[in-house]
Amino acid sequence: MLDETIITKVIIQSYTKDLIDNLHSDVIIAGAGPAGLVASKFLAEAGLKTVLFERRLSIGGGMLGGGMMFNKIVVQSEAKRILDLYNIKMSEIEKNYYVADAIESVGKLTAGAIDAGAKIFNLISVEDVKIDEQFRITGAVINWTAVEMANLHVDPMTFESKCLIDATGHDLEVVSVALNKIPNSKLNTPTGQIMGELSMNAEIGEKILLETTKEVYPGLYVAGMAANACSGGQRMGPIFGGMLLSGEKVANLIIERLNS
Ligand code: 48H
Repeated sequence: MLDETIITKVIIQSYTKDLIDNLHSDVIIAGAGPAGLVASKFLAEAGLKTVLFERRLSIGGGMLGGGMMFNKIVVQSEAKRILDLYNIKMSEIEKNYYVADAIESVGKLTAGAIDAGAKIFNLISVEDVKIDEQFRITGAVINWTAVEMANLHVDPMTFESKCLIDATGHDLEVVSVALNKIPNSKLNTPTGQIMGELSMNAEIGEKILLETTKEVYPGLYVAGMAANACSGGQRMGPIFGGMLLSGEKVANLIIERLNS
């Protein structure tokens, strides 16, 4: 005999335990697109406690849709080694352009993060940041996506971390809220402000992404499309090598910081 109330109880108990176990971590990542997923694998492999909050039901962000719903992704040779780490199958249809299945890529990037020890919570949005007396960022303020969608007046809750990564893609949500709410805040960008992303140029956009991936405010890092949106980098369309390399770079910056 199966008891539905036991099914309910084990779900509630196990999920609540996961939440409590992750209240304090080394790194919180907002957004489980390719940049956030790759960052979380490298961080967790380095022994850092890593928690990822994803707004949507699905993991993978813009990678799932490939280019215009042709769900294939392209990576250039510089980034091929990252897809190789996950055993993602690729074909070199044109020299230096490797094409992979978007669903396989997202599935394996997700498995890689989880196997490395990162914890992913879906259906939760980062809506604000936690700050200390010096206005340094010390965590994320989160709420159910369903609350956000229904526009309910329900207060959020707070998770603490040593570093926070904005990997929310084009919308750069975490940096935007921090800049709005922290008095006199200035970002580590050429203007000190959010510069916005520029129109398409894959060559420049991919290159500049490795410069724009950085700590933009004490305790707050940007990776992936959010990094170019922060510092005025070009968009690049459905080539994903830069996103993978940006995830790796932000992880290395934080590993260096927290291990020094
Ligand atoms: C929790 C959130 C919140 C929030 C958003 O858009 P993504 O795929 O981001 P990246 O940077 O890993 O990859 C960008 C790539 O997909 C892309 O868009 C490219 C290459 N575009 C080029 C072009 O020319 O258009 O993923 C971001 C994820 C999504 O899953 C969101 O749902 C999630 O972040 N998210 N999660 N709290 N406040 N905001």
